[in-house]
Amino acid sequence: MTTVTYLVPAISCGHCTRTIETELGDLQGIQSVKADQASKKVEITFDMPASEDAIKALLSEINYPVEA
Ligand SMILES: [Cu+2]
Repeated sequence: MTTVTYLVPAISCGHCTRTIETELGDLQGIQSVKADQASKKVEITFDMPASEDAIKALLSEINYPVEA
């Protein structure tokens, strides 16, 4: 199991955190997603077959790209 924390500057309200948690939660292998509005950080715990690349790709797709 791997836990990563990403900075997602596009988070601006509670809807953003809900969208991110819902969309990422649907990805196979994701164990938990915690998005925080104040810090704009998203903490994700995952297992195979999820990967950092897949998570970042999905976040870009839904217009919440991870800050490089
Ligand atoms: Cu929002």
